[in-house]
Amino acid sequence: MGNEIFEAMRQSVIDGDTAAAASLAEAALADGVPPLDAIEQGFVPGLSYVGEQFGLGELFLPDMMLAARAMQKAISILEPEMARQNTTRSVVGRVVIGTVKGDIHEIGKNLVGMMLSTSGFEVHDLGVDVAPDRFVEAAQEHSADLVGVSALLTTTMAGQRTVVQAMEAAGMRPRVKIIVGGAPASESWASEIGADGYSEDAIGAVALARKLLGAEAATA
Ligand code: B1M
Repeated sequence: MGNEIFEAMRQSVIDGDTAAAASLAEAALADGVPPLDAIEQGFVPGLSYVGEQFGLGELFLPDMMLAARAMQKAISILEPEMARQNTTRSVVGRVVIGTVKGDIHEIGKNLVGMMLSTSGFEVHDLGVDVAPDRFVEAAQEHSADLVGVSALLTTTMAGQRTVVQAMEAAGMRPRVKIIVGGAPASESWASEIGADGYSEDAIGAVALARKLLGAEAATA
């Protein structure tokens, strides 16, 4: 059953079939499939395939847009259950997260924000195409312990460095930690730009955030 439903989820995203993605997400919840497994083992592989085919010139921008829309619909159905399963009560830390200026990819960033939130972090999501100053202002406004910066394009990843520099210029470093993620980022990129860490996925981002905040974590 597990593999069949994951395969159907993958196909629904490849087909850009929002209705099928929605009913598969609902079926997964009804069958007790953990929502994160549905996302990571079912829907994400579909999006990865579409991205690969786009890179090869076999699929086109509208295909990526439809696939993303189907994925987002599925996530919107699975998200409340992820939040419900969370039993954490106290605030582990305050996080400001966003996608860099010039970049509108949001699905991975949303997943990271969602996982942090369901793991007890107070998350302020600035959305996409976020200017460096906006990260700084929001970090000040919300007394953030950690800033998360996502970038999906090789042409926009330099924006992660700009955010680190803006936080430094505002005198908020090293108190406020910075983590980066997204397909073009890496551990070595994080250290090159002076960020505190990199994670390749949402679960890793939670572990990294917890590790970085440690005893410095804010309390509710
Ligand atoms: Co775009 N796109 N896209 N796209 N898109 C990629 C990234 C690409 C790799 C596709 C390809 O060519 N194979 C390619 C980038 C190539 C490059 O730079 N080397 C690309 C391109 C070229 C473009 C455009 C330039 C296309 C064009 O217009 N000609 C354009 C740029 C627009 C812009 O931003 N200015 C564009 C547009 C779009 C859509 C709007 C159609 C859509 C985004 C819709 C949306 O987000 N609302 C889209 C999509 C869907 C993709 C792919 C297919 C999927 C991205 C995604 O959501 N993945 C992508 C190909 C791919 O990645 N395989 C592609 C699923 C998501 C769960 O994974 O985002 O990697 P991901 O997030 C992961 C980790 O990376 C990590 O955790 C997440 C969860 O596990 N992570 C973090 C992410 N952020 C993190 C932050 C952290 C920690 C971990 O801490 C803060």
